[in-house]
Amino acid sequence: MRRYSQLVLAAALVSTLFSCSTTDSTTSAAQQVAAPAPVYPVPSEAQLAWHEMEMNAFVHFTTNTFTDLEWGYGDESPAIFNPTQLDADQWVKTLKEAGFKGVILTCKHHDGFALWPSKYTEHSVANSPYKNGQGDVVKEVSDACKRHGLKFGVYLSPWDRNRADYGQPSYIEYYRNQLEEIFTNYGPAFEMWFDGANGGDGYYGGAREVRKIDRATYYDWPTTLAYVDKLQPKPEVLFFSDAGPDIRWVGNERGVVAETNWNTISNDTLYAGMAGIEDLLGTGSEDGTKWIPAEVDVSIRPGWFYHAKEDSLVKSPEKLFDIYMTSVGRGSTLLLNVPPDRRGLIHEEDLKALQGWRQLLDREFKTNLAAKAKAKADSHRGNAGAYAASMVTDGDKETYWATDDAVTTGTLEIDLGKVQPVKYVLLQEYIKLGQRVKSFSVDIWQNGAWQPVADATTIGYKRILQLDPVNTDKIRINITASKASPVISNVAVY
Ligand code: FUL
Repeated sequence: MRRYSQLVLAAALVSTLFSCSTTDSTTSAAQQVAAPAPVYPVPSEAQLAWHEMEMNAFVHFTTNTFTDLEWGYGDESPAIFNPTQLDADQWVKTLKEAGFKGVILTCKHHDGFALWPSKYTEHSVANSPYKNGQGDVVKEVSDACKRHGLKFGVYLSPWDRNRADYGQPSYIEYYRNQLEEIFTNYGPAFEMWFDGANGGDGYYGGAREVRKIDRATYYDWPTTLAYVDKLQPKPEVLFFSDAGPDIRWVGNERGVVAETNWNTISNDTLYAGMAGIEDLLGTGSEDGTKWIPAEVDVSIRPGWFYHAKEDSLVKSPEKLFDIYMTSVGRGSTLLLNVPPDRRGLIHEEDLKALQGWRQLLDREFKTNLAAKAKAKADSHRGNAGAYAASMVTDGDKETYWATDDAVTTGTLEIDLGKVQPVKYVLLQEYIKLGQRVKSFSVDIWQNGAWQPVADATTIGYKRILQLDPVNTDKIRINITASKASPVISNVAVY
């Protein structure tokens, strides 16, 4: 993974000099004030772009959709895969309208059925009635993503319950061959999802037995990832697994990352499928040696695949809003699964829920009351205008408020101009320079005094605090502990 810290630092210096000469009226000495040094580790350019996507959709679709299973055994006949109205444009348009920026498709789930006509297996769409064996769902979805401007991502289950040689070295070659087919024919992919579930019973070419693999060594991930890295044209693909190396699992499937959420973790001894690390994955570690942010994967339905009996159990817009707050609102990226039905369409109930959710998000975050608002801080870096409090309300994500190196606490005061109802406070760190803030609190001005309304820990890419609705004209943010000088690029109030 290439890191861009030097470039970032140089860019920060250039932008500092530029903004000083145009916006700072204090002293010319301010022009000499250097940007804070990064607190390592910092995100790669591809990870930064991924943070900014905020919400992606997962699409689980395969023979399970037709057998009503969650984990196909691998012995299902391809003849059952027969969506009669499959419309990838309907999927992608629906997902785009809901606000998702990328789509990750289960190109192959644990049953081993390939949604594209893989030349390495008979267990694929090529032997199904779908389009008389001429169909290619991976192509349809990746093309639809291109048409609608969403990024395309790949889920390819390492565990394959159909494959006779699962557990042997030759299967790893098979798995890499399939990756090559996908990345050569349907790329580029922004994210590659390696599922931790693996090993156990299956059809395995007729053996019908239990197979255990050594989760730490069998897949030889470093070689596989290096192989994909060669296939993938720029921009680079990010690898998701329980343990990274680029994106980590959040440790649960409930749609919740821990309130204290560090993008950093040390993964030297971690591997995909490792048991007992769920809590650690949810929080990351303050002193982690790698930037490996958590992704919150959760399904809009109880199951990952479509089942008619779950039509009445689709999550409500309100529940989806809660999930947004416990994922994006805690600095993670949300990966929400929306599984198409047997027709090959996103079902009416899911559509309704997504539309209601979008309306709720648009309503709750309609007007940023802090946009261009007056802001002041108890101190700012080198007394230079380029790091002044006003940088958090200027709407420019490349500018930020920062303090001197020796100052690791501080207060920011935002003047809303008039008393108005306030429900949410949103903060963003300038994570190009690393994640820093360990704790902060929020006060509001009421009856001539500051009243405490919230206490929280990490910020990271984004933190949204929901307050008991209050009326106020001033908000104060107190950074109470930080690994180094706090660097805050945005404060919004709704
Ligand atoms: C799990 C799988 O076993 C589920 O079927 C689903 O694909 C989920 C996203 O990951 O490990």
